Amino acid sequence: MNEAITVRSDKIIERILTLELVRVTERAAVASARLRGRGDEKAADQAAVDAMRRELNKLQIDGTVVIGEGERDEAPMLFIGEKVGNGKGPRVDIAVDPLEGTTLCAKDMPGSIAVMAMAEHGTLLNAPDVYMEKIAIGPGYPEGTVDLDATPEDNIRTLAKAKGVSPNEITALVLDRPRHAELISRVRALGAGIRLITDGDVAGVIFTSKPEDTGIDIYMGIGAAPEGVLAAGALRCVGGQMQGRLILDTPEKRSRAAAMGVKNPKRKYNLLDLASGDVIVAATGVTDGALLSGVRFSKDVIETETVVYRSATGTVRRIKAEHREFEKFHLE
Ligand code: VTB
Repeated sequence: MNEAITVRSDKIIERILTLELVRVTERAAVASARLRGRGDEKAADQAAVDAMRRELNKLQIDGTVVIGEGERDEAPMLFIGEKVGNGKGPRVDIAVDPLEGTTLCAKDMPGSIAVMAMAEHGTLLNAPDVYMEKIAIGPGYPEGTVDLDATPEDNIRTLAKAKGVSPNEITALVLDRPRHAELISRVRALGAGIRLITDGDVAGVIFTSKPEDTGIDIYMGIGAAPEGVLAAGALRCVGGQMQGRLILDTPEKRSRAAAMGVKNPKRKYNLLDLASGDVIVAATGVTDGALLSGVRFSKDVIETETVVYRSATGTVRRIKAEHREFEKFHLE
């Protein structure tokens, strides 16, 4: 049985919304892709935000942004708490990262995506934009194979054993940051490989779900918390294990988190704490990457590639779309 569907919910999100999410991330991806390689992260992000918000507001949902562009005072659009949709449909939580990997897009480097999740109301962790310690592996391993509180050595060894290989056949994906220097050298000392990424750890976590295709067995290290929740949503759909812990190392961060309902600032969240209900996650490639192809522009056609995950059934769809007369339908 697919471990992704062991959570039963009374409030399964209508499956037609799966396709609606695809439209939303497609529009955001195309808008930011027009600004690929221009060296302007802000403009690319803003284009994605505008497009995503406009599309979201066409949907028959009563949505609330729980993971967004920031808190109300700092983000004019898609701020946490903003209502989206026409208010007439199901009550849902919305998590967005309209342009995940803004730097990648600004530099036209691989791996930027437009990504969002829609979940049953009240089921996504309301995380402030702080760092999160994360660990994730794909499906098929015994529960508890890895743990945030175990040493990197123990995690790699236990994972290798569960996979039936030696540690030198394990590859970990880690963000290339000075803060990870010790983690990287400890994992390498065991003989395991490290794939470094400069940005884009939503996809990084998702890669663990298919080690045979991606070569990635485990995600380790510290990334952003909102990206952690989005990645958890996708992992919920395909199975796998993940833990996250917010890094609330100042009184200011602790009070922001508390205002969002975080009672215990040191809490270790499991996958089902990060995304506990029915969830749909969609991502469209902006620049080419290992997860998705980027947007292609030709004279009359714009091509996009999107992957959409649905937890109710564990279905994953890849949708390659050709858009014609794109601008004409822009404000529809
Ligand atoms: C990661 C990365 C994201 O933020 O989550 C990172 O995957 C964490 O922050 O694409 P630092 O860059 O400060 O390390 C992003 O780069 C997005 O902002």
